[in-house]
Amino acid sequence: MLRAVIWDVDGTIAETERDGHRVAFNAAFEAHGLSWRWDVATYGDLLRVAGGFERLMHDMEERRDAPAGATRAVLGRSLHRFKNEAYARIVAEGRIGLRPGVLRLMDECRADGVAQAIATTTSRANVDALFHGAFGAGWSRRFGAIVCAEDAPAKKPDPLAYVVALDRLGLAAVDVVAIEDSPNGLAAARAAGIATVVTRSDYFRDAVFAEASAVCDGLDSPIAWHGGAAPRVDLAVLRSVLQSRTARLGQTTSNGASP
Ligand code: XBP
Ligand code: MG
Repeated sequence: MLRAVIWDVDGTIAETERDGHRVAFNAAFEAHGLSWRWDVATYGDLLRVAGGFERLMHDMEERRDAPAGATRAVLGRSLHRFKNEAYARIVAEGRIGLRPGVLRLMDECRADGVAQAIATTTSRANVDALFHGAFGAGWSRRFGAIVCAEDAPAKKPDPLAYVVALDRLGLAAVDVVAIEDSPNGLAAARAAGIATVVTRSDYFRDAVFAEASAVCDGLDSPIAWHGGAAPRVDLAVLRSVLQSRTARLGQTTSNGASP
C-alpha cells in the first residue's frame, strides 16, 4: 500500500542544474580569478559525479592549472561555498520554477494522506533556498522527512539518503515510491529497495533507466508501466506502479496482505 512518496530535488522537482548550479559554479570560478568555465555539455558529463563539491574535485583532477593536495581542497571548499551563495541568489530571483505537475502531485498526496519526503544529495541550505520561493516559508511542513547532504554524506548512487528517509518516515521500502530524474538517483533508490518512477530531466533525456518501474518525460506527460498506461502521473498511477511491482516480486505489503 502506498504510504509515502520520496522526492529527489535537483532535476526532479526543478531543473536546477543547467541554469542554476552550473551558472553559479561559473560565477564562483570568475570571482576566484579562474578562467575555468563549464559549458552546458561539459556540465552534463560532470553530472556523472553526484555532489557539487565532489564534482568540482573530480574536474580539478583533470586540470593541469589546478592546485594540488591540501590547497586544492581549500580552493574546492571556497568555490563550493561561493557557488551555493550564488545559487541561492539565482533561485531567490525566481529564475528556477518547479517542473510541471510537481505541485499538482504533491497536493494530491497531501489531500489523500500520503506522506512525502525529500532525499537529495544537495545541502539543506540549497533546498531551503529553492523551496522557500516555491512553497513559502512553511515549506518544511509538507514533508515527513527531509534528508539532505548533511544527513547522508555518502552521495547517490549510494542508497544512504533513501535508507535514512525510510527510517525517519518509519516505513518499509515496499510501501514507498521514489521519484527521480538521473541514473545515480535511480540506482540509489533501487539499492534501497524502492520502486522508482523516473521523470527525465533535461540532462538525462537519452539515459537508460532499465531498473525503473516506469519512465516519463515529466509528470504531466504520458507514462506506461507493467500492466498500465496513463496520460500523466497522478496518485492512482503511483499506486498502480507500486501494486504491479509488488505483485511481480511476490512481496507482501507491510500489513501482511497481498497487494
Ligand atoms: C543533485 C546533485 C547536487 C547538485 C549540486 O542531486 O548531484 O550535487 O548538482 O548541489 P539530487 P551541491 O538530484 O540527488 O538532488 O553543490 O549542494 O552538491
Ligand atoms: Mg536529481
